[in-house]
Amino acid sequence: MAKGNGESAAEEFDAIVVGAGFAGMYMLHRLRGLGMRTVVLEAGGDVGGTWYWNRYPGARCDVESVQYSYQFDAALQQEWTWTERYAGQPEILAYANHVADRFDLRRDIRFGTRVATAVFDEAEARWELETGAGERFRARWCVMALGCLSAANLPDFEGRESFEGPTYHTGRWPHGGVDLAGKRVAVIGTGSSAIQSIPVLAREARHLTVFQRTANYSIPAHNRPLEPEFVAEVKARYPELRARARTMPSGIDLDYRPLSALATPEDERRTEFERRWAHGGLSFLGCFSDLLFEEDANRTAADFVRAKIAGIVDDPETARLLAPTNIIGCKRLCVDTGYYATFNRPNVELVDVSERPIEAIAPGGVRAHGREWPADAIVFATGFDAMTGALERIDIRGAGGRRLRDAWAEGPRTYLGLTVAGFPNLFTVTGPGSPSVLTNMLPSIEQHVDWIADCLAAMRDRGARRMEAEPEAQDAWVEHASETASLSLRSTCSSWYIGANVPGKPRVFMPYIGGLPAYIEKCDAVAAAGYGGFRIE
Ligand code: N01
Repeated sequence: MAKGNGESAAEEFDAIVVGAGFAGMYMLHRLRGLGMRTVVLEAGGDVGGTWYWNRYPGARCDVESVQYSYQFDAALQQEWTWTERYAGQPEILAYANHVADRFDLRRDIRFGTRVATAVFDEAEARWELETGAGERFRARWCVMALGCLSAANLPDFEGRESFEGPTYHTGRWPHGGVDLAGKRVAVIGTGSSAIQSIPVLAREARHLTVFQRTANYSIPAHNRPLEPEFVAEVKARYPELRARARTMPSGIDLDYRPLSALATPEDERRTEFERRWAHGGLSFLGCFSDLLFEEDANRTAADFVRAKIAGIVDDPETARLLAPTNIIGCKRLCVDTGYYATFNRPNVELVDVSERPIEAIAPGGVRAHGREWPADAIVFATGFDAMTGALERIDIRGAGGRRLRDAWAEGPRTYLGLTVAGFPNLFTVTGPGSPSVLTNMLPSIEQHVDWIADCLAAMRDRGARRMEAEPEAQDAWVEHASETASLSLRSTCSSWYIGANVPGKPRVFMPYIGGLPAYIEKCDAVAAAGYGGFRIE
């Protein structure tokens, strides 16, 4: 279709969803169920979001596979069989593809379609989205399902472009894989992505140089194939297990104990830490309820892990540098397979850049400590402009033409992490201000998608054309979220939770830390009150 002025006409829909990861896929399924004409716009070449892009060696989810999966469809839950305790990226992507096939989702998804602008047309109360290629889409409702960790953070190292070999970002790993055999590889960063990839890269590369700005705590995964009997038992008890997970702060069915570390005798405390270390994974921090609230309690767990590192790493100086000095759990806890032991390999070297930052990237390697560390390839494991980056990279303009970037200049402000005052008819799945990254993403995504779908059904029943968070409701939520965050040690360090990894980003604790059960209760209460806190036309 072409308009008289040569510009192609916008395609019209009831709803536009941006992103075809787990959030966008389920959103499409729910909106179809409401009979809404929906299109999903996806920059990538296929479904999967995080798991489509993050193909770095060793990529794996550190929430157990039987929990990191959809629960909205009982038959889907029964027919898919996970093979490992922690699923690797290929298996999770295969699952996303299975879901896309099973619900015939692809026919409403436009792949290779990167949204550049989203503008609210006040007269019509409709959103108009435009891609870089000039395609235009209009709809009454717009759902941003962009992922919390999808906008890659690539630090602006001096001379970065001068490097003569290939460079890779873990979150944008080439689909065909990379052959690093026999190469000298530099890895910059020691977050979750690095901690998963370093052991694998070390086995492949001739030499691996790891540049560490902040040492990180990691708990062994003890990953293993799942026994058929275990899988059968989980499947038989899925409704009960899912319901129990929803009562946990993280939405993960973990063994949380309401006991104080400080009130527990030292030998018992140690036994419990040992038990958790042997069990492996994120449940380590669930053993005492004061670990993330009391520094002295936290130190008991931190000391335990530091002693483990000292016991694993042979070279005392390397062990000292690998031992984190900050609060355990303040940055996101990592889960690994052989990370610390990898530094015992003769081909692996650690360069501490905590006090003297990387100086530059040179044509033949990385410059630090006044010398060049030669490399044939560089892996940037430098993370993401988390939670707000993907939203702010789209030029989003709400009522009165106000830019989201300007509205969030001092940090993100949302009502429940679902909507933003001044941006009518727009929803964010697992947006800042919601539990999101502090929880198991799959159930949090499903809770948000269900809330949005139920809300749109209610708006349709009421004949509403415009719905917008009231600034007062948003202010109250932001204040509550910020007060809650200030109670936790998690808000006290330079993590991506507070935007500290991106130079110039406002320092605001972005996810809601009050726990999933309290959050769900609040969302349900808002809906039950006829969408309290919203102005509805
Ligand atoms: O990113 P990160 P990630 N010079 O931000 C360093 C999820 N995830 O991709 O800590 C030198 O954690 C930076 O140093 P510092 C999970 O939620 C999940 O690893 O800022 N170094 C840090 O070491 C995770 O938390 C899984 O001082 C620089 C690293 O780069 C989140 O994604 C697996 C630097 C970045 O670490 C992000 O993890 C993987 C600079 N200029 C990821 N800039 C699961 O298993 C940054 N760094 C589910």
